[in-house]
Amino acid sequence: MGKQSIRGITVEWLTGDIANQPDMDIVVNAANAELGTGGGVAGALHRAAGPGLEEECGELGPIKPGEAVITSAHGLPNRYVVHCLGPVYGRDIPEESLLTSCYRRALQLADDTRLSSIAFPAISSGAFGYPPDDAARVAVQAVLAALPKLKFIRHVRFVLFSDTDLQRYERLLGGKVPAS
Ligand code: AR6
Repeated sequence: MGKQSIRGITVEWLTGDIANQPDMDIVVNAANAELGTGGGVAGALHRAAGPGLEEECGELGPIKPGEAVITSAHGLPNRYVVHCLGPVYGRDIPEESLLTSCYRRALQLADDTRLSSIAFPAISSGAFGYPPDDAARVAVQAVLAALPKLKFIRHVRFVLFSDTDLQRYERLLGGKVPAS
């Protein structure tokens, strides 16, 4: 794991389960268009949240690639869940701007709650087939670009599922600025 302080905001990367981040106000779901339960991140979050999350989500979907919506967290140990629909690689284009839009909109929704922390999974890099190196680069660029606009968020965490992904983020963020 590692962290950097960038513009007064802690940006952190670690391996873990997005459904088990009890110190984060908001967690992000790598959702499907209908915002239903599924595999990967969506499955883990819905299992931990319980049926109330699916009920609330049912009224908000479907959403389009690049969009994000916010719900309460139900049985999860957080305050809110932001559901992002990442692009399916090779189908939803342009992939990079759609994936960037997910991170940007999620951060905006999170900041609007006036809470201070949010955890992201590696959106689109699983079932949606986005090459993980490219997905990591886009994720980091999108978050760094959005930091100056944030008024309340002070902690952004990337929750990764493999050591390989952890090394990708370490390469992208590790040397950015001196840790504080
Ligand atoms: N915590 C953190 N990361 C995880 C977890 C977890 N519990 N589980 C998987 N990952 P994916 P996508 C990693 O497929 O590509 C779903 O079925 C995973 O290894 O969850 O946006 C939905 O219903 C990968 O690196 O999201 C959608 O249909 C990353 O999280 C579709 O998959 C994203 O994998 C969304 O696909």
